[in-house]
Amino acid sequence: MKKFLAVLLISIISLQAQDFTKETKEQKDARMSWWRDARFGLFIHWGLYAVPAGEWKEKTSHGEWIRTTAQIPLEEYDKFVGQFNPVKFNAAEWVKMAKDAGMKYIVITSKHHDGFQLFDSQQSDFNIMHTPFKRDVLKELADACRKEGLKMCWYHSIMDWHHPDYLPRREWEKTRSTEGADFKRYFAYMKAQLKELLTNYGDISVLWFDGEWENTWNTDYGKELYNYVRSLQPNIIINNRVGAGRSGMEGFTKDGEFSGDFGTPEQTIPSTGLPGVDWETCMTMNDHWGYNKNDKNWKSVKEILQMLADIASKGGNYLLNVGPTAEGVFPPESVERLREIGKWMKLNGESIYGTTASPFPKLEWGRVTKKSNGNDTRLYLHVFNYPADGKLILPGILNDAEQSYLLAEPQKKLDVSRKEDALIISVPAAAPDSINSVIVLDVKGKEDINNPPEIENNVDQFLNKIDVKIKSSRENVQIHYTLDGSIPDINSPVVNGYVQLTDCALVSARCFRNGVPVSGTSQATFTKVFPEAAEKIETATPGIKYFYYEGDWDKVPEFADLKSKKEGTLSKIELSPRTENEHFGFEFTGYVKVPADDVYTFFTDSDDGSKLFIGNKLVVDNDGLHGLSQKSGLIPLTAGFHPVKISYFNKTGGMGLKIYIEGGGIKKEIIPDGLLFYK
Ligand code: H79
Repeated sequence: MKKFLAVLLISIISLQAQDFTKETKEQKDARMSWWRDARFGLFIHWGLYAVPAGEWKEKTSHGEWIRTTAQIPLEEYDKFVGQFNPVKFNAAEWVKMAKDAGMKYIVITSKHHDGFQLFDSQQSDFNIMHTPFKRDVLKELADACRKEGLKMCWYHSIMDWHHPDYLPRREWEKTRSTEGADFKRYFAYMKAQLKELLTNYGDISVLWFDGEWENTWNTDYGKELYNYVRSLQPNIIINNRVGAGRSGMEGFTKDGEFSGDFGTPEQTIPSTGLPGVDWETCMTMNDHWGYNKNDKNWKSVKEILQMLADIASKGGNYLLNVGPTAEGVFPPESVERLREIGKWMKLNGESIYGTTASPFPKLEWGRVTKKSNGNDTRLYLHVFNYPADGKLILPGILNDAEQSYLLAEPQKKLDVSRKEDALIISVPAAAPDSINSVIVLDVKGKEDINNPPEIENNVDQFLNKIDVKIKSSRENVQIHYTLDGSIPDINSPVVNGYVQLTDCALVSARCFRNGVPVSGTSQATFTKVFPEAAEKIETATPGIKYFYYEGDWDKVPEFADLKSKKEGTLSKIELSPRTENEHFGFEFTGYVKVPADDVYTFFTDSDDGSKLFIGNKLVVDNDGLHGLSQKSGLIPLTAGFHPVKISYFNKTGGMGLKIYIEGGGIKKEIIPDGLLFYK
């Protein structure tokens, strides 16, 4: 009995402390399944900012950021609470418009950066129940979504310009005191509201955090919040902005950092998908998220639909935004676009939902999405530029075609012929759809595109030997290679996973099947290099020296010629000794102790510029005025101590500096404290 109780106790404790970031691939696949199939969702930005509708004094270009962009004092912004009365709001109508457009989920702002909550919360009075409207619109929307089979999701801002405990204040808010403010208490407030949002509204499908980039937020908070949200709704999906590692508006979390469940490119579509990474592009229909009555710069239906196909062809989701008015209706331009999108989706939705990324390199005439069809493969050819001669050419495919037809007219089969490695589809003379005519092409077996083998190594230098990893995702192919730059033929040696080099070589690899080449040739050069010898050092102290400077620069200055304001030592590379947030610089000097002879990669993330030297060699040049961006460089080193110098400056705006190392058995990570020394 005692033992039973002990086991029970342990399982209760471990249940409470469950780490949801650790799950198997199967578990994650199951949780992400509906989302990967959905491909298209509606974003709604709605709150008090709909009242001024983008106008404040003489400026008309504000949006949901108006409290900050127009520098409206808190007491004045609070007056919108008394004016928010969206009497035309009808949850069923909103949900129906999304559903008719072919969208499968709705993400709405439960709270944006202004701190106003669109729901009935016991944690604060700054919410919709204290407006003349007094209706919990999130409740009405959640019920309407459930009725129509759409997924209800919340956008929730971490940054909060209203709560007294949130820090930092806006720079211009000189009169709003920070006395007594306690960020930990703000964190507890946020959790209490999330508990309301995740217990009072039924199943919630996505939590979409934002406003995570201020220096009060960090990865530890992010992980705790992630686990807290999943402990309340284990199947929920959470975006990467819960953590602190997003790299700018491209929206992906940097390698090796905690990244939530999916990446969030904002107002941009990545140039290619990332295998194995889930992502969703969010985008406005005009140039604002929140309602702006003067913004008439609407994207066309054609632009939106072609973007949807582009995103699906890269394996991503599209979250398209509407900013409703203060009366509670969608702007008419949005209504019209949703309706037109819906017409296309009704005929062609099958080419979007449940598809995966295109296996082809870039195609002249449009995009491709794919579905596995039992043992066979269905390709959806999204034709943006319709062929004038009625011949649509799909290059580089070796499968036999089974059938082809226009998705909008399945009964009319199209003729398919082969010319060498291309399939040629005879299509009707006139484009059936001026935006995107979708052609179905069913082929036998798994798709077999003549893509050349992939040479996987990131590092193209080596000391004594290197294993060059070469592979192909195609079935039933043999890879032959050469090391002298010649094109491999059937007599060239065969790759078995990798090729080991002990000298410089130009590696060429090509796929063969039954003795016949079935791909082009991929090539990469690998160079044998000689390592920099480590310094012999008798004694060294863990940590790094810093020199702090102030000044106005556009690139890293020659710090040696300047007088530092402050100097000292730190246990790790950080900007904490600064006394200014702008117009300052640092030089860090010491030694990095590397564990083995190898070629090392150093990466710097900096905002603004930085340079990293090992000995006298400039290894990473990340100089200039810019937002947080990453650069890297290689250097061969023997095991032991090497002098390191990092120079960094920040002019204005955001700041940041992180240094990563990879090599010698170390996977890419921020240089651990234990590898830095000074004397
Ligand atoms: O809710 C909408 C916008 O109000 C919000 N996100 C969408 C979905 C948004 N907040 N800020 N921005 C958009 C632009 C801000 C960009 C920056 Fe940064 C913040 C530049 C520097 C800090 C984040 C971190 C992007 C780059 C680094």
